[in-house]
Amino acid sequence: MTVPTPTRDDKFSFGLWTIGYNGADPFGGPTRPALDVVHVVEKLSELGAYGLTFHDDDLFAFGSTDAERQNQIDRLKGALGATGLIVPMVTTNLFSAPVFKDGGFTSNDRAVRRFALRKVLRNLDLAAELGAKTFVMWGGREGAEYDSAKDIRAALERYREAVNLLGDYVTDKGYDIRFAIEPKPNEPRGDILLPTLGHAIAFIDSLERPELVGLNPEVGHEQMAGLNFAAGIAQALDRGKLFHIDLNGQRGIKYDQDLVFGHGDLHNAFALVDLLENGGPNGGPAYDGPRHFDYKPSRTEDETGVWDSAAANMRMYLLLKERARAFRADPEVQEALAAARVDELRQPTLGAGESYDDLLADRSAYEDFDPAGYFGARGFGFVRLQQLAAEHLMGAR
Ligand SMILES: [Mn+2]
Repeated sequence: MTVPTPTRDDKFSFGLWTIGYNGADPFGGPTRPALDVVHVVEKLSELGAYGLTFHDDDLFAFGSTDAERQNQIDRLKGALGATGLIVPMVTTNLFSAPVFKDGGFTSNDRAVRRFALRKVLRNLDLAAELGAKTFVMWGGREGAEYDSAKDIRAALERYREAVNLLGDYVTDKGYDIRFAIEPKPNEPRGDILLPTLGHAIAFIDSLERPELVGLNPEVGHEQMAGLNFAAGIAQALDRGKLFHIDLNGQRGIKYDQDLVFGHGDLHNAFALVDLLENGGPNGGPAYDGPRHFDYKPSRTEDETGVWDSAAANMRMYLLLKERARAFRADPEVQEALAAARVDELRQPTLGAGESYDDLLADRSAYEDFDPAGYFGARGFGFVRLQQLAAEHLMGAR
């Protein structure tokens, strides 16, 4: 099996906080020194990535002076210029500083909410300056531990107020930026607002400028809620809301693991890549945005392990893309798909122009239909199809 090495055309991007993770967790301190942004840009470029993303506080520490902030922005710009890497997405940290302990947009404290908005507006200017097209909003602290402590309906009103204001701002400024909400069910809060992509889609529909707002679903976050990630992505695509994607690995309903992409539920990762790469019209890609990795190199790793794991994310994606291509090209798979009537679902249930009166008049649909006998003697063959997928995934075919 030939697996191509990553190129910029693959649109692989990494968060500065991912490879920059120093290994600190709730039970232990850092196991690695911090990485400098210029070094990160050079290494990512060398490995074949095309983009770097960051929270404001990843690039310049919270509370930096204007001069310190500008110095880091200039150093980043220098490294981007030297390597050709781009910044496709920027996001704002409204969760680390103690002031955000009850959230940013939805803190019970109004002064905190106003400070959060100012922090985001400033970072939107930076995103526009760097040419980022997507502004992610992960509201990790927007939530609560105690039902009596948070008026959820009021919190959703404040969330809506904030996103509406940001939509006005980018529109008035003429910025070519869209927002992507990143759902997560819990961690760090006991319960987080907009916990799944379905909740977020419903929220987006209530905004003043819903066309400016979509999703940044993360593999592990949906899987922490016990949900099927590939199926959720299909629903996001159905609504035109897949603005960005966070790829990583998660093994079941537990803490947020942020493993390498494919190091969790490999079957679902295969289904996801097959959907992204082959699920579009005429079998082409269904998504053309960044393939963004939001993982954490495990705290057991040294810097070599950091870069090995970064490369592993891209290699897993390309391997799965190659396996999905082979799966689709296999005549036996095509035959199994036809036997399973997968394509028949695309056919409308009613005929062209058919009304409910026509349906009621169609005796073959009901009076003469034999539901008991219809499938008595034959099945769909879904298991055979899944086995073929598994064998392709394993490289056995
Ligand atoms: Mn995560």
